[in-house]
Amino acid sequence: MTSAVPTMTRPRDRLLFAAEHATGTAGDLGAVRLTDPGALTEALQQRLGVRAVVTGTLDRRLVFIENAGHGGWTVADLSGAPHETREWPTWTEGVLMLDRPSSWISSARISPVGLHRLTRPRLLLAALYHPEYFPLPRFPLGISDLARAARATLLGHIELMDMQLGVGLGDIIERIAAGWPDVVGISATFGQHDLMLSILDEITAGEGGLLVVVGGSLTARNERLLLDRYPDLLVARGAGEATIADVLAHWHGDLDRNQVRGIGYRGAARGEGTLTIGSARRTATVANRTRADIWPELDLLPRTFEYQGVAQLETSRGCTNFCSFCPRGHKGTWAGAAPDALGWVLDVFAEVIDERPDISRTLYLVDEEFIGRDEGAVSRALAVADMLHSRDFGWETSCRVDQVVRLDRDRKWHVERGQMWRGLVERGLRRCLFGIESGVTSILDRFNKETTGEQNALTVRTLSALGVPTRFTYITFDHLMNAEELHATYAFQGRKDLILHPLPHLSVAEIIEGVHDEGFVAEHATGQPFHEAISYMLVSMECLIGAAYTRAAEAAGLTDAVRPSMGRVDARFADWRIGVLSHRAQLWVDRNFALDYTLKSLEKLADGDRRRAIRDTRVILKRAGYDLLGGMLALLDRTDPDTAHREGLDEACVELSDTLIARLRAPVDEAVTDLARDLPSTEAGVLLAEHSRWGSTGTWRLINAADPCGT
Ligand code: B12
Ligand code: SF4
Repeated sequence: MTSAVPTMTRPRDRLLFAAEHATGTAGDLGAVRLTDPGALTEALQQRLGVRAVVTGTLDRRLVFIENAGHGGWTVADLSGAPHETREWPTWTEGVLMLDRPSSWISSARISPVGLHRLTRPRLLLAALYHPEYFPLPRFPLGISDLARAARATLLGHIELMDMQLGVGLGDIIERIAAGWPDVVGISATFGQHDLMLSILDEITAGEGGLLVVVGGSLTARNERLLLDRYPDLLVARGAGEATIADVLAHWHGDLDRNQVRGIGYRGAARGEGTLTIGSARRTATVANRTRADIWPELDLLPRTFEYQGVAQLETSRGCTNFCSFCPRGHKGTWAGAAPDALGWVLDVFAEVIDERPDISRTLYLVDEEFIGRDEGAVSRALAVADMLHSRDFGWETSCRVDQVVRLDRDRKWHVERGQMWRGLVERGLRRCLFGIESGVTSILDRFNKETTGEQNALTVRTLSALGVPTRFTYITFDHLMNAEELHATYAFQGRKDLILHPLPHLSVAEIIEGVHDEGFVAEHATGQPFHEAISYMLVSMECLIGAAYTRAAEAAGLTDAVRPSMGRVDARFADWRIGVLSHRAQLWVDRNFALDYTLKSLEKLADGDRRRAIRDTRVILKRAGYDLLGGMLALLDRTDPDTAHREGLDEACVELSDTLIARLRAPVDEAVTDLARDLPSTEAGVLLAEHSRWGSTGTWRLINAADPCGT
């Protein structure tokens, strides 16, 4: 190509220019989305009548269009950056020859090997989902991040299927059975083990030859179990970006299986007739801090909105702590992305959201710990917030209590933090979730939270007075707790001196001093009990596979069966009476879960008065949960721990639950009817359907208990 290239600012214009360059016509490509390489490839091939390949990541999409009439290709980098500024994978050497690397568009020669590598393997990335557990979808970050890492290698063609977005298990199985993919990547999170087994059983019953890799937070818990059942499987043990890139290289024979990063697998069987399967092996995972690129491809973002889903993104990976109940092997140690790197991804999110004025302009930053711990943590957090705010996004996230109050830090530190929190709210922070988990120091020590009850109380006061909208999670029952601790828990949850009125007229310094002063607190407390700010009331500890807490429960002789579907181990309670209360509380939670989760999801989509009304409806459920806890504790106190008559306590708790749920019906019916009148019709439909299901349920049943694996 020798003629001058006109200056263009939009990727779409560059695409049209490249099409014209290759074939002499741009066709009517105008409406095709650049976020969806599969659709774009198809459109180019159909409308231009030549072969086309779309690869590379969204911010540097690379389009190959075969030239009409003669054998060459046109290669365009839709970002407008010159080809020579790309880090070309080594496999492209000698098989992909560009005539003009100094430009974003060039004619090129591609060898048959090069073309094979650009188009194969065909990788299908599938995300599983049980609609009955989580009614409203979220943008599937896991597989979208993997797609970006895979496309960055320029190897193969990647497509995504997500069961949240109108795809059934049968559709995924059919696609695989039809022979489309060469490699299948399946992502599973909690509750989806049965779906994972269904797909893997189908695949193993098929002809074979398919390379299958699985990953996700649940899969990482079940690594051993999966390898025992499917010896040819590769199981991703952590963040999957490096893994998936290596899997593509492995498919081409560039890497051996034991060179694929971050997997568990079975080694080759040794000897003949002695070992039928090899032993389980592992390769090292990649540390979060060595991987700055944690951004997604956005193929499925428009579809997420079509299905009333919400937008999610991570700006950091991992956590600064090691709580005993949270297995850390999978998500790793905290590392944050540089704020500047967020710009392009937010721009594309904004572009897609701009097309949907009907949905809330909110991004959920699903970071485990948003602030992090490096020297520049405060300025980084504010810079990320600036990026979000400059694109007019509201946003929510989560972080630890010790980002607000630390008993080992001085006044200066707290003033800086207070200013940061106000600054984040000014920059669009709509809500931040804090995993407070308990208000009782002996329990917090057991959880290795590295926080105390006093610190938590001060944090709740500080955040409310600063006007930071919060959500708190709280583990009410744990297997190793005693009755005294449960009483202290109940008392903490009922405290009315924690939630203060927002005090915008006071300086940060006045607030951080005031929260220590009971007179100040009495003057500014809302009188609202703390439990109304707890996200989900009556939650019990889950003994997740691989967690330190699970090992402690095991050492106390309390663990039973493994539940792969939830990645957890069943456990009894050291005080059996607390076990009864926990069980009855779980049945209460599960009976109300789908309705509460629907309300929570609708809250995410709403703003202003509507959002408040949804929240008030959830508070009705929370209050009833607290009443149940208080009533059950009174029953526990009347039960001798040494009694042989265990059923007595259980029966009394059932009776109490029945009474309280009957009492709940009228206020919930009224609130939901009022809400539905004000909601858009689809959302009202979802809510009314869930409400009617809730109202017609007459039994107490656990949701995720059924385990088809039977282990
Ligand atoms: C959204 C979310 C949920 C949603 C799930 C709904 C949904 N449709 O996803 C809800 C709110 C329902 C939920 C529930 C729970 N969650 Co949750 N959840 C999250 C959250 C905030 C975001 C998930 C996400 O999108 N992550 C971002 C993506 C990029 O990460 P990822 O999915 O892990 O994917 C990466 C890797 O796993 C891997 N990977 C994933 N799939 C695949 C596939 C292949 C082929 C490969 C190679 C790799 C791979 O590569 C990806 C990119 O690096 C995470 C926190 C987090 N940041 O991960 C917690 C998190 C996953 N949840 C967690 C927990 C404990 C739970 C609960 C069990 C809590 C509880 N005790 O009740 C419940 C389960 C309840 C139930 N009944 O099932 C923990 C898991 C703990 C751990 N370390 O393993 C996390 C990490 C949060 C935490 N620190 O506590 N959760
Ligand atoms: S603070 Fe949260 S993410 Fe971090 S280790 Fe504890 S539970 Fe896990």
